[in-house]
Amino acid sequence: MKILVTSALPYANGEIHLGHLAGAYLPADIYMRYQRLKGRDAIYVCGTDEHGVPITISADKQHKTPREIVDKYYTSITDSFEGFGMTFDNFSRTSLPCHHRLAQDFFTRIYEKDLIYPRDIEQFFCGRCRRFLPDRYVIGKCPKCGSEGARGDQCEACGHWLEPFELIEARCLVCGEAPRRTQTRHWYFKLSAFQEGLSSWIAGKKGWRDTVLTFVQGWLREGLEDRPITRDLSWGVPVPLAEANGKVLYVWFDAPIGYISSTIEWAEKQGKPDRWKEYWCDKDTKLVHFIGKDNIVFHALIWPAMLMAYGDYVLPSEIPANQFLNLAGGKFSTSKDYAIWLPDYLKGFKPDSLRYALTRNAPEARDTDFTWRDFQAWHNNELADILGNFINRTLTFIKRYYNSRVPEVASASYGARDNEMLASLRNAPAAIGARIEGFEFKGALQDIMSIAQEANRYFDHEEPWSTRMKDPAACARAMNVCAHIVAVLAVLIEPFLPFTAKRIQKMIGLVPGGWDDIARLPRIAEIGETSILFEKIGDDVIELQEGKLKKETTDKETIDLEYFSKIALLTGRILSAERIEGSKNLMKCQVETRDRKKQIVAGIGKDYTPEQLVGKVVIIVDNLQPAKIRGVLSEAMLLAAVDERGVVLVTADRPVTSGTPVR
Ligand code: B3M
Ligand code: ZN
Repeated sequence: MKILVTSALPYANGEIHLGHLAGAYLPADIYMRYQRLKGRDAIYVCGTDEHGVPITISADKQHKTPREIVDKYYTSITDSFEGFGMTFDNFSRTSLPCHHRLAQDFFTRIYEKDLIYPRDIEQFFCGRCRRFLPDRYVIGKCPKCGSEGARGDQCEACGHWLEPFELIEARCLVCGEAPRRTQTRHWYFKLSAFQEGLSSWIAGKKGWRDTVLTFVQGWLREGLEDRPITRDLSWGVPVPLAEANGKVLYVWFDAPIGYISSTIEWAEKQGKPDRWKEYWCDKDTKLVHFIGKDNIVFHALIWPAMLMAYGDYVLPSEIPANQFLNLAGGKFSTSKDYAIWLPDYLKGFKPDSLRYALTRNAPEARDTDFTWRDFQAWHNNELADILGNFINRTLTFIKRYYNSRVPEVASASYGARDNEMLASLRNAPAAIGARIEGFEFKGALQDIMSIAQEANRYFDHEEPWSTRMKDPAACARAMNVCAHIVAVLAVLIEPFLPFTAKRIQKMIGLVPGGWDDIARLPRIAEIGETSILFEKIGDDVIELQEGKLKKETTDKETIDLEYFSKIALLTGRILSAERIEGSKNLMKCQVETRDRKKQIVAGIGKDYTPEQLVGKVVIIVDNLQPAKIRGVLSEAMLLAAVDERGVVLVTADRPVTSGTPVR
């Protein structure tokens, strides 16, 4: 059986963030690394999605051409994926000629089968920009929840899918003008013709995730409608019809075809240009699409219908769509710059720590939340204290007391506890493998960590540090078992923590023979050079990252003047300042406001020394409810701006008496 794995093609209009990784990329990479260790005939293709309104809007915003935008992000996306350890067999781009040709071929063949037809419709036209507006170029109020800034395809605030005409007070995104409804012609894909075909196909997918099935069945119940697949844009795959001059294919029509064109490119690079057919044209190929939940309808309904319409190719076998990863209680948002970007992450931390955190907290069944505190805790308390600790204590013990040679032991001499430990190692590859094949990555990782935890208990129980003198045979036996555990862990973690796996394998001189091979407990003879696997991550590093997270200020509700006037803002002069013991960042300041003095505790100690603060005239919130911070009373608050460089106090522009009201 051949396995063909894909991850959603990321738009080449921004960097990859943690939400993307958790949704469509990391699970696919784990799955693929596992399949390779199993020795299966599996390939993994992806590429950047370089068309559509997301690209042209980014280009408009950054005053660049779409070409410049996609070139820039293609490069940075491939770089950061590499740094994260993604192992695509091919990573393509939808702007390549080979993809354009294939997408046009899809259109033409489906058109010739009468499953694509023209329809004259009304569409918004912006008089000032002199152009038809694709859905995302129209914004307005959401008809469902009333939020401002809903797009013509979807309201991000409530998630409601909509048509541009449904927007209240619709405006052109570019110039703000109210567009007018104008006649134009577009081409529709006859999705309605696949109602039955898709229903019976889906009926055979009993093992799929509930979240995916529920979603798809909802659409089928409502009845499928034909969908327009052309757009008025100058960037994209041109519609291959003379009368459609100036129109391009809708990006969601061409993008999934990118899975095929990426495979074709892969085959060409191998010098075996027909090899892609072995995957796409073989009924037994297992085609697995890794995606986030916002892409379900396209992958589980529209794309399979396109494949049915075209003929020749396999349909998806599995679509393990994930729910969303949120960020400290809010939604990741590229447009609001509320995210942790992969290239930024990689500047400060190792990829495996993130691969661990994102898998441990994978949004497999429901949305989950990423916080820097969890990230720190999992790295320190689990990777370092459980996994790293076991490996470190075992290897150093063998180095120190056995001259780096793993003690040999006759299998008859193992005791009950040893055999129990060894049996759990022999069972692990099959049990954990089954979990991975069932897309339970979180559970698989948990199982591996349980082995490491059990291993530490075993080590403690055997007390090699005392048997070394009292009962050398028992000590040798224990260290022999521990060495087996290290070897097995070094392979089991490879799909999840590939960089760490390689480091351990190198330390113990292990060349893994494959996933199933570890059930036979590979022997390791000698320990080479060792080093600490996971250095602890300190509070200061985490606080810095937390400070970088842009708060979602734009989402705050509007307040009126009366409400604002309840806040007593005053100028105040800092009389003295001192650091609060035990905190790197907190300062206790005495601030003079006209005739009174107030004590304020502020988190400004990383950016200011007490000397720099004394004499400054700052703005304070005078009537904030007093509170104790680290046991120290704080009677008001200082205003400061916070950005990625740190904290900067808001001060008065010329000398002004303390206690002057600020409005
Ligand atoms: N680029 C949408 C997204 O990033 C889209 C996926 C295409 S997969 C064929 O959510
Ligand atoms: Zn306009």
